[in-house]
Amino acid sequence: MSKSVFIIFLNIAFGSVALSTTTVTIGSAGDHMYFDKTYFEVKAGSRVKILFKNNSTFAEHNLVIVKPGTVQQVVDQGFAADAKKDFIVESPNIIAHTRMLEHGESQILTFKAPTTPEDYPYTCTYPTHAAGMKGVMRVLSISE
Ligand SMILES: [Cu+2]
Repeated sequence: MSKSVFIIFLNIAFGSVALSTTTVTIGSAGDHMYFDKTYFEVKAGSRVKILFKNNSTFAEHNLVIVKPGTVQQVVDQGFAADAKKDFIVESPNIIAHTRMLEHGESQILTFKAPTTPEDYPYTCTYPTHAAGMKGVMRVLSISE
């Protein structure tokens, strides 16, 4: 089976839901230490594309989406890793993350949503920012 025929087969077999992409735009709220979007929804297992922009005029920010209940652990590990590691330590608790962006920078983050419907928190791991920079990515079951 040629590749294009196979892709057509997949489209017919699984419909557009499995191949859909949710695109979300998130930024830091100007110079404030919070996100300008604190909630969004995606379908379980779907493709997610986040356009993240650091709108600050002075601060560095990243966007880190983690498993439920692990924000503090991920933030603490990042703090211990220090600036030379961009305040982040790769871990199975991290679903997806941008790099640490300078003010004015942006990054497109693409990943596959978790397959377990739950609320996945996101934060910024720059020291002290997690206190205000928080949001929730709700993963909905495919039938919702
Ligand atoms: Cu930050």
